[in-house]
This record gives sequence, C-alpha cells and structure tokens, in this order.
Amino acid sequence: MFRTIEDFLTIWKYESESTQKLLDTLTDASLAQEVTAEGRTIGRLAWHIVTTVHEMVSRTGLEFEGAKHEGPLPTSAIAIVKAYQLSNEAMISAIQNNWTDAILSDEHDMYGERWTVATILQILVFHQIHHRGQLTVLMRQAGLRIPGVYGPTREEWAEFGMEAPEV
Ligand code: NI
Repeated sequence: MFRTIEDFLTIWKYESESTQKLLDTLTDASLAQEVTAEGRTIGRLAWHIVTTVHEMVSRTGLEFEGAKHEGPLPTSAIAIVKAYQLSNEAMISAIQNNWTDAILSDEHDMYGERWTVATILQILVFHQIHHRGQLTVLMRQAGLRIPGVYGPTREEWAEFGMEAPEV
C-alpha cells in the first residue's frame, strides 16, 4: 500500500518504463493477432492498458489529457506507443502538481465500491502487470521479441550466449 506519492512514482517509473518497452516492440501487423475468436487481439489488449491510465486515475477527479477508453482503436503500433507515453507523462505531471500525500486516503466511487486513492494507484499497477503478462503471451505467439521486465527473457538469455535456466 502506497503511503507517499513518491513511493507510487518510484514504482510507477519502473512499471511504466517496462510497459513502454513492451509496447515499443509491437508492430502494425501484430495488432490483429488473437489466440481465440473471443479473446482480445494484441491491439485491443495494448489499447486497454493504455486507456486504463486515464480511465482509472481520472475517477479521482485528477484532470489530465490521456487516451480515452471510448476512443477509436488505433491501427498503428506507433500511435499506441505515443498515446501511452503522453497519457503517462500527463498523469505524472498532474499528480506532481496537484497531489500531496494526504490525498492518498481520500475515497472515491470506483466500479460500485469505495476505494482510497492509495488503493486506486495500487490497482492501476496490478491491473497493468496483469494485462502486460497476457500481452507478452500474445506477442510471443505473434513472433515478436519480448523484452525482460523482472528478469531476462528467453531471447535475452540467448543473446547472452546462454540458455534460460530451468526453474
Ligand atoms: Ni482490465
């Protein structure tokens, strides 16, 4: 649980850079990749990660320019990457300019429940990690090179001239 804004920003810096790194490896052709007919495509899943930044955090009343949930699904990978970068930068600067640590205990209506701002930020992080994991699987199936997040991926071990260790 985040007790200071600085704690969140420190965690978010690593998490958002990891997401950015993953989105950077998307290609236009990969966006339509899906595993099952009912499942989200890569493009849809990536866009969900991007738009959640504004969708979730703006429920606190914080105002910033971010890619909108209702907006059209981009057909180019670079548009998704750019939208994430801009939404993220706008959110961080709005937080830095408007919030103090005391705000973390404010409560807001969230999806039929009452969540503190600290909880909202925690869920933002967990939600992104959850979908980033799903995206990683779809991207690997699409033949994309997967960057490591919490440790090297198979591709990165190979580039070190090593095999990924059995765990
Ligand atoms: Ni979701």
